Amino acid sequence: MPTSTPLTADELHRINAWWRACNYLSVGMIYLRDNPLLREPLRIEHVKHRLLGHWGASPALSFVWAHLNRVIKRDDLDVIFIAGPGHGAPGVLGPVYLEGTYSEVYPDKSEDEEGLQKFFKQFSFPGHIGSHVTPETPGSIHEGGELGYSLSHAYGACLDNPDLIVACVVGDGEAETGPLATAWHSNKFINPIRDGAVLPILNLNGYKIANPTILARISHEELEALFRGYGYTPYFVEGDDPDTMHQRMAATLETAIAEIHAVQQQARTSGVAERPRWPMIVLRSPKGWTGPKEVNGHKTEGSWRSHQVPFSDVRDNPAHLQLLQDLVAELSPGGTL
Ligand SMILES: Cc1ncc(C[n+]2csc(CCOP(=O)(O)OP(=O)(O)O)c2C)c(N)n1
Ligand SMILES: [Mg+2]
Repeated sequence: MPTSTPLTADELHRINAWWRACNYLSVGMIYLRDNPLLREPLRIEHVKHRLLGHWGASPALSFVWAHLNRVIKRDDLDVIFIAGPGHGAPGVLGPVYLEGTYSEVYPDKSEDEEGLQKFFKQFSFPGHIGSHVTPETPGSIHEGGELGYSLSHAYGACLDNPDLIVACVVGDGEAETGPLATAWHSNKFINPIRDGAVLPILNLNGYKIANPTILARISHEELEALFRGYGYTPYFVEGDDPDTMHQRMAATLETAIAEIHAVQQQARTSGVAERPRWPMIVLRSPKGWTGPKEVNGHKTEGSWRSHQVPFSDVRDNPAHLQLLQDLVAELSPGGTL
């Protein structure tokens, strides 16, 4: 039976450091063209001329990725990741780079200062990679530009693939599109003997660009009833304190994966494929988590202002250059560089 605090103090420290390093990489991709390890204080020539990308979605994507990696490595699971809010490509590219896969596929983006500089600079840069999850992203089968199809792709990927678990992060804005709103029902087509499983992870960060989302504004009871009605058991991971959230996510993932395995084992040993109730996770976390709390006196972390680039004018405004300097220093895994 999974415990409510499955991470030891050391595991908690390491998973949080890994996640913060991912968030550092996200900020680097969006802002930096040089000085990727902040060997010297930031100057304007280190900052990109055009700031593009989506910070808001990125930390939650990396958070899920970090937790999946823990159980994949520990239990030798076959898991693929689909990013519904694929506009948050930094949240996928960061972990892919940090775990070494990116450098394996693109050796010039090596795991050293020179490779990191290229990795940052190429992001959303003419002639290089897009700011959304594109087909060039290692491990991705889902293009992140047009919202709405992540869950259908996830269910398609697990058909006739009995050992596969497809972890699919769904944005709360994306969930308002017609294709996504109907795709929850794809669980009715899954045969627990022949097919693999999908683990939907709904990221309730409250906003779609500048607007509030419906699923984040209805009551807990209504949301839970909605997903039960769709045939899921929803597990809630809610909050903003990283240590608490890491423990909750680790415990919930263990529960969800154990349930998937139990359903499959029961069906596969009995030979009877009844339609089970599949687990899903509702991750209610701040938009732009770990980013600047306020910019120019306006709430930014946990707000729609985090959606894209949380503050711009960095090359022209010394106060914003300082904000960037503080942010990267704060996010660096050791706290200082
Ligand atoms: C079909 C479609 N409509 C509109 C957009 C424009 N768009 C880009 S990001 C975004 C908001 C997405 O919100 P959400 O899914 O909650 O992701 P978040 O950034 O909050 O993580 C929208 C509407 C799009 N990419 N695709
Ligand atoms: Mg959202």
